[in-house]
Amino acid sequence: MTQDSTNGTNGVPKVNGINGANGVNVANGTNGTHTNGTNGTTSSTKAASFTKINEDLDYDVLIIGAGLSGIYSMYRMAQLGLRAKVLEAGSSEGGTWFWNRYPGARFDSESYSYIFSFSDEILKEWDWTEHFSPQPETLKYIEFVTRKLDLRKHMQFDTRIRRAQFVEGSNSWKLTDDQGRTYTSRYLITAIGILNEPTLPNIPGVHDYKGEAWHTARWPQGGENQLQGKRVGIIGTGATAIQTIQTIADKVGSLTVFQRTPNWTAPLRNDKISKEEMEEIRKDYPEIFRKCAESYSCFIHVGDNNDTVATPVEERERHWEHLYEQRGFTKVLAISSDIYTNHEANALYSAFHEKKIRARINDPKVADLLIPTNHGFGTRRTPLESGYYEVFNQDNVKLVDIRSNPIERITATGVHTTDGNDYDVDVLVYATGFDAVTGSFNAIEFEGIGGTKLRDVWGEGIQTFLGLTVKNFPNMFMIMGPHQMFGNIPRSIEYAVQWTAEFIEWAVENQVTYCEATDEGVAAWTEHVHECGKGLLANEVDSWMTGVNKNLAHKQKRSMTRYNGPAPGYRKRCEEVKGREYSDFVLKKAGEA
Ligand code: NA7
Repeated sequence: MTQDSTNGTNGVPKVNGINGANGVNVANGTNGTHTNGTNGTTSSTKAASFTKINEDLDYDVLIIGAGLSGIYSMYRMAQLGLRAKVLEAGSSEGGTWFWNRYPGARFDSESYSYIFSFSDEILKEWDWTEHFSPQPETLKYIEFVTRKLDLRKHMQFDTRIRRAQFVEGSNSWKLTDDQGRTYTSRYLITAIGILNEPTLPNIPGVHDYKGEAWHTARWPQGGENQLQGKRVGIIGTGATAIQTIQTIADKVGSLTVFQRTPNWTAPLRNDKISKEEMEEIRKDYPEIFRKCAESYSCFIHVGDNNDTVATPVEERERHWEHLYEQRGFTKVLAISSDIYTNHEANALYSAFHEKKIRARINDPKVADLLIPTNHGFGTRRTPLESGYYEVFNQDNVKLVDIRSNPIERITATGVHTTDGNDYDVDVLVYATGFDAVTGSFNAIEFEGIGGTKLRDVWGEGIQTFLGLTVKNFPNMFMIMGPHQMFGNIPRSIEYAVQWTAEFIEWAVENQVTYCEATDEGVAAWTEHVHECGKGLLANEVDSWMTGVNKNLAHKQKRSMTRYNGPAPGYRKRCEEVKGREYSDFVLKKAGEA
């Protein structure tokens, strides 16, 4: 696919189809079981009368997005016997795993912990073939789930929602797609993910380049094969770039990596899963999901509260060596919690990883460039790698430090840096990330009570109640909205969907047609989110987690995008709201003013 130099709707350059894509991200949740009372039988009469109340509306519930969030939401709405529909911008389901087809895209959490847990049947029937599933297998899994649950009939693809308005007269939502078609419903579930609006770098000349230009999140079909023997340039060294670089370095003629900020990364240690091993994993599912449910950020890896600095050096290093040899996020998550909060502890652990990295790179000057100096280990989202550092020992790979020598412009043939060098390439890969978290929402014009724009509300800093709702936006529930847990994302999604489905079930039972967060609720929750984030070194660092993206045309305040407290604590607070019969909200029944 060639670079498309037409502008998108808001003047954002459009390369390889980028400009307001939708889709969802990976999902999964808490306990591996269905919650009770949501099987469509208990409430079938109530569902019918609820639907009757909504007869002037197209649907009882609309869901934007057909990734894991949208799939599970749709499943739960169908179980309730409601008229629901999923509207999806992509041509098929999958969300994050539909859009991100770049070479080497894969989970860096264990496959069997990063999926739906709610259906024993699915857990029984689906086999994982690798500890860290590659994107094609994950997409197949998602398609399998959709088929198994017979959900495609409830999904409308190639439908990009551009506007979502709350209609005050009827307490309903009206959605408008990019072809001007409208859809109305009582409740709205946003399942639009947190990493779905790819951003191009704000470098002059992005339109001028005449070769192939691909953003990793809009990778063309068969793109990897087209790289054979080619001169390839890649901008960015985040999680996506690391997976791409290590996968394509052997295939391309030459690879030039333009790096502004190096990231800490450590070995993934992926492996195949044999049939026998899969059977063992299957037996272990209850234990896997129990661990996830109890841990701080829903992973199977659990840290400790040891005092890193006070621990004798040999003991400390022996422990870290052990963790380093393990699979996955063990070396990121099964560490002492003070590494995330104490500069001295963090510096010790960063030094341990620095030694590991240096040992793998032949040229010490290249090693200097690949070792982060402006942030400590684990203070940005830590990607995992498989042979990443060794790539920089290859003759066909060049690392260009664009912090000391910035890119001046993209030219017709490649990249021009301020030191006067031209790097001509056949393919230019933008691994430059996303307008994260709020970007998915800003791509749709959300309009609440009195024409309140969500973009304006959050422009002053994100405010939510439970990360699920926003004041002035009644009847709207966000799956993976800001202020939710961004740890094991599938686990968070499964919980958010469960909570939302239980609310909607309750609303059906009680014929509640209006639910709005209060000022007090939002203020208290937002303060709680900020309180939880205090003292975390990650919140001192620029990253998409702290809402920093200098490529955006609009100004964006640095913001606490995620819930930083423990997941069990998050769920406890949400359950308390449920236990109070949702009285934290303004609630109205049909006909009530
Ligand atoms: P990230 O983690 O946001 O990384 C984007 C990379 O692109 C990062 O290295 C950036 O450097 C670089 N970048 C962005 N804009 C520019 C400009 N203008 N010039 C040069 N370099 C630039 O996105 P990913 O897609 O890798 O990962 C996102 C998440 O997806 C990841 O955390 C996983 O959870 C999955 P910077 O660091 O800003 O200097």
